[in-house]
Amino acid sequence: MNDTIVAISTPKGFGGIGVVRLSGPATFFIGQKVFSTTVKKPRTVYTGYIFNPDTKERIDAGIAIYFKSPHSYTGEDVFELQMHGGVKNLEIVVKILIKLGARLAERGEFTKRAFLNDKLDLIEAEAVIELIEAKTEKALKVASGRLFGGISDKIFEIKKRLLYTISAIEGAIDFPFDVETLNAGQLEKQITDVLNLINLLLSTYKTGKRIEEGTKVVIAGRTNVGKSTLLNALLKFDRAIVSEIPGTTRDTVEEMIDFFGIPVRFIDTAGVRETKDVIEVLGKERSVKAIQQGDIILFMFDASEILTAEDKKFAKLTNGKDRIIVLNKTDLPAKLTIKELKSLFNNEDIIQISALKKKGIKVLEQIIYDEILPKEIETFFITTEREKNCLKGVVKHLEKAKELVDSGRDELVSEELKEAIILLGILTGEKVSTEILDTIFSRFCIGK
Ligand SMILES: Nc1nc2c(ncn2[C@@H]2O[C@H](COP(=O)(O)OP(=O)(O)OP(=O)(O)O)[C@@H](O)[C@H]2O)c(=O)[nH]1
Ligand SMILES: [Mg+2]
Repeated sequence: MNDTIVAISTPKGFGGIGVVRLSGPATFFIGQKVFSTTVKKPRTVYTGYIFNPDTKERIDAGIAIYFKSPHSYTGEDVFELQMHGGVKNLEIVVKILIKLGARLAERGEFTKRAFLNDKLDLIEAEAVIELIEAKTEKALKVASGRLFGGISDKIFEIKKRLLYTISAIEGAIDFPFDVETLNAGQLEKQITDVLNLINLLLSTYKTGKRIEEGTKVVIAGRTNVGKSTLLNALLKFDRAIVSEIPGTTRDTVEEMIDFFGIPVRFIDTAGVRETKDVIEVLGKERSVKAIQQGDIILFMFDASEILTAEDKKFAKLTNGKDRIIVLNKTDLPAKLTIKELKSLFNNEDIIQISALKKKGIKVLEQIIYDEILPKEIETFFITTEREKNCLKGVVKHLEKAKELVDSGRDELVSEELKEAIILLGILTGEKVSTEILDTIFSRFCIGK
């Protein structure tokens, strides 16, 4: 990190304020060259002009703040120029700073440097991007929890416990008469306790991912059961065309909304029925794909019609998915009863609604909400596949260690625990390859 980086840290566009940020060893030298007031002290606000040192021409007026290493976001010297929020003025200043020796920052490079300087660990660094991209209140809460160490503290605690266990085992191996040893039962309990903690963390992944990335709720069912009517009722505006003609929806229709604080993408599908119509066949393929990729399926039935072979075909398609059975058109005389549906889907929730009359929608919304965010869930979540895979690896080693306890070969138990610790190190970024780092930080914007 010998070079000094520069970028516009505010979004491109017109606004009250625009910020240009420098970080790296030559930061102060370069920054001061374009600022009219002498910046004497760090962490102090100075007002002045931003000018072109070659022509002495004033470009803008603004504020400069200098953060001296290591007390800055990146841990390096940082110089911030707060100017008017234009496009050209910021661009020109960046150009001048590059001419003076800085180079344009890569995506996420400021945060990457912060990570490399131990200002935050990898989980917290990933939380920065989640916080910036959070679309709803809950998503923001999850990101903040992760940014302020919610997960990292737990990992730290787990590592401490494993290290303690290892030192007990190895002490006993190296100094068999001086160290209080753990018997097999105690050893197994210590490993089981840690395993439980990890499994608890792993169990938050599904929910964490759904809150961070958005949950896909797919409305499925045969033609004319009222899928599009329900989509419109859930969105609270008329998004999809509704008609009494079967086969109205021919493509998937989707819309992301803030669903009581959670980002939810509702997807209406084309009803599947036997048909030779080319477009309908294509629509059908999309419906099947949407169901496969959906997180939650609202599987709809028409109470005013008897069950058909198509309904049953659909049932097969949605088997094994998180699904909610919805019986629609309950305002009409019933031909399909709850009892009949129950015999098909025993033990599953069946919700009775009238999408047309907007009856039962609130109950359905509550059930969808509870399905996404179960009440008994933890407060801190893991959200990325990387975290999930690391933790799964840890579980494997701990399970192996548990198996080995009975064999009495404590040095092998210790090896497995060490492997687990290495994986936890990868998780928090103590040991991580440059490729992984590049993938993570390329998700960021330039200037962050
Ligand atoms: N009585 C009554 N009619 C409804 C209800 N929900 C939908 N309908 C009517 O049923 C017909 C079909 O509704 P849609 O929402 O287009 O049904 P769909 O499942 O999207 O149909 P396709 O797109 O063709 O698969 C329309 O005439 C709606 O007004 C309901 O709860 N009660
Ligand atoms: Mg439709």
